[in-house]
Amino acid sequence: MLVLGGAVACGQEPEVLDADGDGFVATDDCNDGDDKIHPDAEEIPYDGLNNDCDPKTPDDDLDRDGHLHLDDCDDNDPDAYRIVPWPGDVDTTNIDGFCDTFCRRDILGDLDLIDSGLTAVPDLSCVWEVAGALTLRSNASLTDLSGLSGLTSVGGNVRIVANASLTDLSGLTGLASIGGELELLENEALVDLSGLEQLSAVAADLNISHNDELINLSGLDNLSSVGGFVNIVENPKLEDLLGLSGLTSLGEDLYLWFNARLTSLSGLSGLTSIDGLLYIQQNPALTSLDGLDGLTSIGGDLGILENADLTDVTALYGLQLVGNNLSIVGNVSLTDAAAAALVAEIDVIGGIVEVSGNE
Ligand SMILES: [Ca+2]
Ligand SMILES: [Ca+2]
Ligand SMILES: [Ca+2]
Ligand SMILES: [Ca+2]
Repeated sequence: MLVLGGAVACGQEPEVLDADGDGFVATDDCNDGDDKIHPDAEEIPYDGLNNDCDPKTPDDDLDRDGHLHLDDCDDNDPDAYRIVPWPGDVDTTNIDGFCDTFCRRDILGDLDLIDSGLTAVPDLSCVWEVAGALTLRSNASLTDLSGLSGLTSVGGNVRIVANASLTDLSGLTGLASIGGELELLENEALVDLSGLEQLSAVAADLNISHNDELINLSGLDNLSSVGGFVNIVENPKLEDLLGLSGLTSLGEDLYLWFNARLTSLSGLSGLTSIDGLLYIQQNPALTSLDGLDGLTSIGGDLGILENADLTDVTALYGLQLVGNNLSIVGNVSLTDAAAAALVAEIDVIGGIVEVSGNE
């Protein structure tokens, strides 16, 4: 109702004014000197004004945790208002409630969950970076890593060892870089590596060994560089290496050893050079080396040893350099002639050649 002002006659009720002309008389308008402020206006956060004249829609501290937005990293979350790193280590003694009141709380030391009875990693969603090492070891009931879903980088080693119930790594979905080595050892129930899809670089070694149920390496598809060695040893159900298809650069050695069901190396097709040595040993289901077709140089030894069903090594015909010794020994299905043919294809061999004990 618009009530225009006028002179108030003696004995009459005074007319109620709408001085700013916004349609609300002074008694209904919390600010009758500003036509942008009235009960039909929309509340604009953080402009210092009570735009809609409604105390229930505050201008600041929207989550009402007592912290104004300039002092609140998330003014829509009443349980979080600050960003401060934790200077020490975190383990089972101080992990509970670690993220309470924090938007972000990086760990400047190590994060260790060792010999715990936990089934799930407690909420660590405020942890984006662990500057030290991350160790998850001997947690027999651990199945759920989603408490680590905020984690993007670990400065040191990541060791996930002997967690008997862990089937995948799906809580580590944000992890993009590891400054040390990645060890996945003796996790009896681990089926694949899904969860590591963001991981692009491991600065030191990658060791995936003694995981009884591991079928493939899917999850590592985005991994392009490993600074140290790659060790894939004694994973009895591992069938292929397709998860390593993005791997182009390898700083040291590649060991493929005692993987009973490994039938294909086609996951290594991106690899053109190995700075260290290459050992392909005692993988009884491997029939060919297809997948290594792009490999042109090996800095150290090349050992193709005791792979019982191996008949075809022609995938390595593109190899120009073996920096040290070359051994093709004890592959009982491979003819010495086929082995010799490979040796003849390699331009430079820096060490001793041994071809023996094949078919
Ligand atoms: Ca007004
Ligand atoms: Ca406002
Ligand atoms: Ca607040
Ligand atoms: Ca808040």
